[in-house]
Amino acid sequence: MASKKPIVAIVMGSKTDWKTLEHTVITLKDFGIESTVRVMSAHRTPHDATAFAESASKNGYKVIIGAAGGAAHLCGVLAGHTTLPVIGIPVTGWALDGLDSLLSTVQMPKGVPVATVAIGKAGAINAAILAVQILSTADASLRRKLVSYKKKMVKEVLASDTELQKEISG
Ligand code: RP5
Repeated sequence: MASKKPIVAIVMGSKTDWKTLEHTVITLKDFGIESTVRVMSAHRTPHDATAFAESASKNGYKVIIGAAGGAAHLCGVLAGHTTLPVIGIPVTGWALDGLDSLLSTVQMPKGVPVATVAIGKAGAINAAILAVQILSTADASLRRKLVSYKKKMVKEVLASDTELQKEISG
């Protein structure tokens, strides 16, 4: 069977962001969603980043996930060149430990939103979940998978509480 064309694009500012972004890819795969993963920089390869965003919808993508660190302009540039939803992950690793990336990604001017998630690994996972939630509005099977995902989280919390109670009383 021919594999389906990815509908989620993940664009990171540098390959050094991959250790964070692999959590996004893994989480999407858990929901059966393949993604395109690219390195493109708002500063080092601005024309490529612009061209990618401009043609993303035509190329069948439904959601773009961007990630960058430091002066993190990538998600804003992508969002400026597409009408697709753009989710932004602020990456850590710089002098300000992600606060720089967070503010650069989240503080978009009106009219050009970037749905900014948490800094680092939690954000990388949440970007995937948010992408699934967006896609699930038109896909009942994804909605069912999200319900199972939430139920699994509940079970995990209950199990960890039981474990803690045993440790405390034990
Ligand atoms: C950003 O600069 C990238 O997204 C990366 O987080 C950061 C550092 O890039 P490298 O100098 O490690 O390539 O554009």
